[in-house]
Formats: sequence, structure tokens, C-alpha cells
Amino acid sequence: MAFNKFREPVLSQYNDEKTDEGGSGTAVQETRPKLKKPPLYKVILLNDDFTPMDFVVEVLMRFFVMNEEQATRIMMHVHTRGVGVCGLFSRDVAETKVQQVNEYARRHQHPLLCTMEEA
Ligand code: TYC
Repeated sequence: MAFNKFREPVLSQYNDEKTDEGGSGTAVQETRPKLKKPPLYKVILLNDDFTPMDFVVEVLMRFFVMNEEQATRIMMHVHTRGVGVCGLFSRDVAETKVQQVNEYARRHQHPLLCTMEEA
């Protein structure tokens, strides 16, 4: 606890001190903001035997703002390893991406599947 020239307690700018004696004999419980960082979610693409490679590359470019080189690298990773991460997003954004990819694949009659999990 810091004091000013009147020997009054100066509160921390960040309000992160747990307890102190304010000089009055009264214990002060300063509130610590109980804010947790919201979790991030991995959006994951799954391999299958039928979706054309070109279509997967197009999906990655369209919904994940990748250039053709990045999209091809992720597509080949999924093709050879079975799964791959397209990106990290807040829960809302991840849910929207998953929905957009799955709908787009279905509309084009491909079995391509996208899912998400907490990072
Ligand atoms: N395995 C597919 C093929 O050989 C290509 C593919 C890659 C499909 C990635 C899905 O998420 C995927 N045509």
C-alpha cells in the first residue's frame, strides 16, 4: 500500500490488492475484478474420401481468409493426417464458421465436415 503526502492510502491503479489496513484499524477488502479471458475454440476440418481437393481449398480461402498457398497446405495436412486446424476463434465466431462450412459443403453435395473444440 502506498501513501500520499497526507499519509492517506493511495489505491493501486489496477485494483488488485487483496486486503489492507486502511490506517483506520478497519480491514479493507478491495474487490478484484473476477474476469476470466473467454476461451478460444479451434475450428477443425475432417478428412473424407470424396470431397474434391479443389473444393476444400476453395472453402478454406472463402471462410478462413487464406491465400491459395496457405489453403493448399492446410488441405494437404487434413488429407494426409485426417484432421487439421483452420484457425482459433471466439466461441460465437467458431460456431458461425462451422455452420457456414457445413452448409456450403452440403449445398454443393460434398460430405466435407467441420467441427470445433475448446483450444
Ligand atoms: N481426401 C480428399 C480427396 O482425396 C480431399 C480432402 C481433403 C477432403 C481435406 C476433405 O477436409 C478434407 N479428394
